[in-house]
Amino acid sequence: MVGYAFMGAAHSQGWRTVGRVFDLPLRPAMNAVCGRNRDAVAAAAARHGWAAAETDWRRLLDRDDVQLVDICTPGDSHAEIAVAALEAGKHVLCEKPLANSVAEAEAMAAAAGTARAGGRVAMVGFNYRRTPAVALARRMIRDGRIGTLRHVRASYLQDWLVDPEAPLTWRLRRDQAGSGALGDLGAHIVDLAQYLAGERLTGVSAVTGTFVRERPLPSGGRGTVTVDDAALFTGRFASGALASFEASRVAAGRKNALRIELNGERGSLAFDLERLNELSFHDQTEPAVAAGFRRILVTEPGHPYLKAWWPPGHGLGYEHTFVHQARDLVHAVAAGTEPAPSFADGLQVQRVLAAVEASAAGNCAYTPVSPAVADFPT
Ligand code: SOE
Repeated sequence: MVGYAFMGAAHSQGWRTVGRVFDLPLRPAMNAVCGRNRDAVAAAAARHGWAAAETDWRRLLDRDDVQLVDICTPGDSHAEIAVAALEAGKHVLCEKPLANSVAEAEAMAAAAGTARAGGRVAMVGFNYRRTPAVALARRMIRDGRIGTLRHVRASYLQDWLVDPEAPLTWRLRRDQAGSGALGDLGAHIVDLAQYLAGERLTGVSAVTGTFVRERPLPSGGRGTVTVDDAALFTGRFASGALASFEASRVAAGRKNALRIELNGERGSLAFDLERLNELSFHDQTEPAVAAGFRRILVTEPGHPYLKAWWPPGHGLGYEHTFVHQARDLVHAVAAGTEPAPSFADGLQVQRVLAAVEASAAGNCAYTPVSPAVADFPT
């Protein structure tokens, strides 16, 4: 694994746990973690359960006991590490958003395509797909339970930038993060919307805003914020269904509020990360006098991922999405099949993000996601 901060800790939790909960065709071994600061990476290795610590990620590529590289670094290093790892014959898991630009994401998707021929796989870490309730929603939509899709409404809100004195970390720098709330949070809801809908966005209209332009630098003094604090956009799916998205890191009181609702001609499904063991379902075909949203408690052994966990009603949390992500990737590695979301999927999300930025720059002008790719891999 490269990087060991918040996402590195979350991924480590996934790797540590996955083989103890799920029956796997391969057993992951946490052989080495990498970071630039020797003492800090050694401490992270001890805390998170990695056998060795390296200070140069290239060393991981030379090691025979490293067959998969998990990239948990800021976006500006994703492309370089992922392409080199794939070329060195490693499987790759890369945190979202896939890259900081469409060009980088294209290079990564091309490298993943070449590596596939040699049996190597590459996956993007859109972990929320692995929430059992979200996976159940996908299954129900595929089974036709909400019928033809009309609307998707998605928001992902946090508030850690409400404070104007919150420091100007890498996540607020365009050169390191690519974009702000858009890439950090908007990427998740774009991926979820497309995953659940089973189709791609073809165009968007967007506004973005930065409310606090200068912030204290961690090293002292003040610096300029070069990314968005919030991004709002509408979109159109290939089928004609309409979508709205809101991503913000300045929504006071909202800590990690991810919500998504889909409305179809036969019913609706709604998910709220703050109640992640539940899925709301309305069946429009029921007699109106008794119809209405009902709460499905997604803790049954028949629900996605849950057979391996606790008895019904005991519930899972945020960290379990990373265990499920590791599980699905290990299965793809063993079977030599393309994991989902693939780097091609990550590239397509990157194209949506680029269209959002272009639309916002053009004062909300409707901007096609280019090139048009209507097919969604199932
Ligand atoms: C920070 O806003 C962040 O850590 C995102 O980068 C993650 O992807 C999200 O899961 C939680 O919030």
